[in-house]
Amino acid sequence: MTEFRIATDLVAAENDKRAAALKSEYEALGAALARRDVDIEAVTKKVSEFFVAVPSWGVGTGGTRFARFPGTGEPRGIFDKLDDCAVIHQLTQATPTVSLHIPWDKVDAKELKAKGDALGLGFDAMNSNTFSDAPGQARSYKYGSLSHVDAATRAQAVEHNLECIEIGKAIGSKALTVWIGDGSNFPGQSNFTKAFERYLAAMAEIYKALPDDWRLFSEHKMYEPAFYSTVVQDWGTNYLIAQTLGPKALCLVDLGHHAPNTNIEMIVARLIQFGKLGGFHFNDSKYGDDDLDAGAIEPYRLFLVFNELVDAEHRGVKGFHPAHMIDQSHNVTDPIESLISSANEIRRAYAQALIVDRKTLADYQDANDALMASETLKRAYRADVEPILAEARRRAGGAIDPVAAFRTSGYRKKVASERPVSAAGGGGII
Ligand code: LRH
Ligand code: MN
Ligand code: MN
Repeated sequence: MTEFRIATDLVAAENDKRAAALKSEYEALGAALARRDVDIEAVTKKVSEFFVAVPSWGVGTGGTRFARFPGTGEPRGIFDKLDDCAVIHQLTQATPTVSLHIPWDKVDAKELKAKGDALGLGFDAMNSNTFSDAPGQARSYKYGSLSHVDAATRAQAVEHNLECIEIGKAIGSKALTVWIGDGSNFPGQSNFTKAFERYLAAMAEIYKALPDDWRLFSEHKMYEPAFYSTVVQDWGTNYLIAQTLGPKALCLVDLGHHAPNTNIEMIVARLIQFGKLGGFHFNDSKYGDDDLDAGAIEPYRLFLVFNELVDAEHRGVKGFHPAHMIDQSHNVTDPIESLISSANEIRRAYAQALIVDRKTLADYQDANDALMASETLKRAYRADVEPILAEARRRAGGAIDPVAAFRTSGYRKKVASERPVSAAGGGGII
């Protein structure tokens, strides 16, 4: 029996207030979509089956390089974090898994599994951390990790990744995400070729230790913390990594890890075409790796990414099952509310992409009708699919309006009385 952190009666009472309005809005949308030959029930079913993982590190208040302003009732450790993740899933019914970061979330794996089971949560990809030094660690990652010039430092970084796989095996994860901060701040500081050779050799050792039913995701990022060069800087390098390592190695696309104006949806299409799209870290950004809430800045771009995913689904691309994960940092909002809203935005983009008239779009493309091709996408994007999202949540036992239900529940106030205020202070949060 799943332990619920928010009383189910409260969710039901909140839904009762909104059920009649939702019913009529859902029917009206159903009728409008039927006129376009779209079956609302089919879309609602697909949306209900679409899930995205919450990052354990996202439920605490984030920070910048300059400061961190803690919120109230912040999780004290991974068990509190899992409680918060369970609230997000209870209300959205869209986030049944959590992605852990080691060593931040390192505790006894059996206890992790038991806590996850009690809350009805599973575990998505494990994330290793060789971009900062853990207390007591023998060698520093100040000058790199998997690509470090020193073999013993590289070996330590490999060993850490193997430990992440072991923890992941014990809790039912099936993937490891590797993001490294390795790079350089000055021209000449690092030999690009040698650094990448060392990285590939280290990753090959990790790949060798990967169970058969696991996937290894490498995550590229253009810059930061290194500001002149980065070892895994873009999707081209990432593709080379995945291609060199083997079939279980795939590319992870964090939406915030590209230069402004990069055509990310096109990168997604390319990786799909060549069988190397592993998954996503969803978030939004204006300038760099801003880690803002999904859909907060460029919802149309999120839709265009999903348009590629649905196109692949529609074409029946073999073995296509990218991992959907969120990677955000919440500095000015309640992290639970931001993650609830982000999960909904991601589902919204999916629902809108599902109602694109693909046959008509293909015809316009073949006829070189640029205007009408664009209009065909826009028509789907402009549809207000909120009733579909709300109905999917309601049917699964979630909340019609999950942020409102969260606020009414008083959850944050309750945990604030149990959890001491955490330290404010300088930055250092990536
Ligand atoms: C790096 C990154 C990566 C880390 C996370 C905390 O910027 O996106 O995914 O694991 O942030
Ligand atoms: Mn990321
Ligand atoms: Mn990032």
